[in-house]
Amino acid sequence: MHQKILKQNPSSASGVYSIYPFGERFCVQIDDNDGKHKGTPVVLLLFLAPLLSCCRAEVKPVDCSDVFKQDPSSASGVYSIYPFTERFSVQVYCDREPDGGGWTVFQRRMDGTVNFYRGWDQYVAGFGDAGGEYWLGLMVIHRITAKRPHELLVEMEDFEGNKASARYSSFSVGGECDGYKLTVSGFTDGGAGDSLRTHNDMKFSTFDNDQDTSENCARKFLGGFWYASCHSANPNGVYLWGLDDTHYRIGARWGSWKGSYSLKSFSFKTRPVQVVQAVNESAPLQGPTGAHWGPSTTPAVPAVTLQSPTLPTKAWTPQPTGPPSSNAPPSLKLAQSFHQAPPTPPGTS
Ligand SMILES: [Ca+2]
Repeated sequence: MHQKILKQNPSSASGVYSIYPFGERFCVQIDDNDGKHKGTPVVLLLFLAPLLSCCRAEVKPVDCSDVFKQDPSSASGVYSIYPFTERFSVQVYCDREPDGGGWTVFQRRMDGTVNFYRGWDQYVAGFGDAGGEYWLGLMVIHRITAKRPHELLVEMEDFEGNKASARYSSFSVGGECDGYKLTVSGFTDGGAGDSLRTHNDMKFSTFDNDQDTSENCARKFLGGFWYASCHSANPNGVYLWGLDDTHYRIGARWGSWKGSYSLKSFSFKTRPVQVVQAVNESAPLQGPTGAHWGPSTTPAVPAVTLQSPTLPTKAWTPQPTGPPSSNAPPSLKLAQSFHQAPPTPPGTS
């Protein structure tokens, strides 16, 4: 090192100089005579502290399987996950049920308080409230399922308290360039039947981005989904509070279970396929056993406060039920980029 010092100033005398082995922001003092460190190591440590602490920082959860892996005693509830970067959090409902949890819920309907008839940007970014009804967003669903193999569980309930489910051993959503295409297979019947089969390999469609194989299915059936020509399931359709055939199949339905009946609750949840064994081995369940979901059986837990302080807190306003109104654009929530004003739905007549 003393050669470099001498090179910049050949007349340099022996003594203490500052050098910058880590870059110009950090300096180490040495004695040019013997090369030994001098000066104040404390000062050096203060300068290096940000670097050292960053390497020991807690790894933030990318999805709900990470949440439960990091804290096996976590209850079902709303958590912050970081699917893109540790500086950008997304609120999501993490479910322990069934099979020990690790489920990232990306679609949930339960009371008709959120309007699901929305445009492309909203379905990409997400909308609603993770503590109630919401759509996590195609961007996040793609990000999570692209990292490793995932399974899908769709749970539903009618207004008489009957429950059913459909499970798929393989599930992923493509990226934006693929139109957020759905790839799903490996069906196992939980009583609901397979209403996703006809939607496999379909791109996502909204009224303002028609990517289906027929007419504008989103506009006709008042939802946003992986429509084909057009649907066997319309879980993001209109919340109709049961059977209502006034308008053909616009309700939140799962055809192979209840036909045109508009269901009370839907829950689409996904997790890495390998989480099954990992969770069962590492986290013996403390809570009630048996498959259940929804507000009546899930214990209320406070949200985990991992959210970045630079992000605004979510604000959610209950939505009126019924068909969308161009005079009352839905308001929202999830994260910074989600605060854009929703597009005005076109007329639905
Ligand atoms: Ca079309």
